[in-house]
Amino acid sequence: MLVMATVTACSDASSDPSESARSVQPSATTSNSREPAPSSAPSPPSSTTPAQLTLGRHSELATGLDAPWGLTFLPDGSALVSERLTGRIMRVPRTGGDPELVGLVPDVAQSAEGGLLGLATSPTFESDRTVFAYVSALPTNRVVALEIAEDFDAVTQTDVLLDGIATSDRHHGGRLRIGPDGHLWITTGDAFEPSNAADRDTLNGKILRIALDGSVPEDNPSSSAIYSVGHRNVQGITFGPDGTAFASELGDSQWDEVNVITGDADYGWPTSEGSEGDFGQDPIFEFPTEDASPSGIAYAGGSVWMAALRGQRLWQLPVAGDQPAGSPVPHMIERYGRIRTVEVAPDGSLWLITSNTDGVSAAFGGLPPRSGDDRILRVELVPAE
Ligand SMILES: [Ca+2]
Repeated sequence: MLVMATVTACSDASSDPSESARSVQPSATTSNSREPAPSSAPSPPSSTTPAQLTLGRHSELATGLDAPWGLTFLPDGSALVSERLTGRIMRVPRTGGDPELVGLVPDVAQSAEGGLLGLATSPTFESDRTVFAYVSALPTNRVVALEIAEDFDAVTQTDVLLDGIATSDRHHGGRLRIGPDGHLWITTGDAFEPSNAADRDTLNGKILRIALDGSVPEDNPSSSAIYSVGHRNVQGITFGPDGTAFASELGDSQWDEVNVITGDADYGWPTSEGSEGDFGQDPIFEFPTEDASPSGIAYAGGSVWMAALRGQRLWQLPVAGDQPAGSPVPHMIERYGRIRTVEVAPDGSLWLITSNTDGVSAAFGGLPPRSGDDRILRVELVPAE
């Protein structure tokens, strides 16, 4: 049984955008009082007290990116960033600076929310020079392997690991992460056809898990790449220190979700949204869509950090093992506009991608870009006072 922490925050659009690292609690917070069921899972390391970190200094690493979306670190500490609409992969130096063009991913199809999306670096990059990418394309979306040239001046597609993910104008999912199991986890969307999410014969509205050669792991819950079902549009996935998989999901009009992902579970869409409705696995956190509309997530220091588009903030979600360990804390509300992606750098800081050049007509509260958009920010994590 999962404990549910429900946040019903009022819109705080009037809050002062110049104030950083706000730790105001949502105006109304309720927690389910049920005791968590006894679990045979090991407790998380006691050396990390949940929510003991907060945001420290912010600095700007790069500017002028065009609708950036995915970010993955390389062994040298630099990062590759995908540009959704141009299909370009850019490289940002470890200490920041002008993004440099690495190359173009072939056959990227633009749409309202599609294009070149998530990136994930091969664990053996130094020998295979491989980065995986989620590409919305025709006739279907796909996950590909890309070889990055030694001089970072070319991108070559070397393999298609998975295709057959139905495409559409919206709801592509698109995040990739290599799990502690060594497999590639892929988030998809319902392709704007809600019934896809409940249909176990489609790859849409799912969380998928494949081996790095594209094969289906023997311990997947089905004989396909499908790991969990009943998702509307999942754009974030991360893993806690005990291997717990967390995923962020864009709700329809009421509730965004953060779920703990277990094999073969159904997360309820389209029958239920958030914890409403009695079908499907409940989320561990939920948010009014105007406060979140989440994209990427990353775990660090006892919290899942969640990038919010329409909510224009970074959410801190305290967790312990697979349970919530406190109420969500919003940071940097409206300070940088929409936030697309958060990743943990090798030095333990967070790197954020803003998403203000995504088009003012973009879903989830598109904004006119400000000077320098879109940018990559570095945010230190420091002990809370
Ligand atoms: Ca759900």
